[in-house]
Amino acid sequence: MSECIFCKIAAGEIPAERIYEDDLVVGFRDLSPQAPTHVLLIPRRHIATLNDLQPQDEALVGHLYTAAAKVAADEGLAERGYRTLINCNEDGGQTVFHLHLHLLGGRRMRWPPG
Ligand code: DGP
Repeated sequence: MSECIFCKIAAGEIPAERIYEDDLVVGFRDLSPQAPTHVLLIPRRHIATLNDLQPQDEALVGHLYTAAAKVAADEGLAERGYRTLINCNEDGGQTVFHLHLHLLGGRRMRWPPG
């Protein structure tokens, strides 16, 4: 997707503070952090929303989560804990339409989320 900002970050065409990458996934710090650590993990391949996932994407989604757990460990969050979430469409609060997993940590999370 040529106009997708997260595709451009994945391709290295616009800057981001990248802290994780492999063949399938890129992780970078959120521009507008909502916690002391706020990282976004994205598939390199453009998938707009959770609704667009196909059965063949199941391994990719699992990989996003194992990447998030690695990043959480690297950031020193594993023992105290952290939150992961994916927003979907308007009511879910999604603003960038390239699937991304938020990893938030470094403070106590509230429940229910707003
Ligand atoms: P969501 O609301 O779930 O679609 O989250 C989108 C997140 O993406 C939001 O927390 C802010 C972040 N974001 C938007 N544009 C950029 C950008 O250009 N660079 C970085 N690093 N983060 C961005």
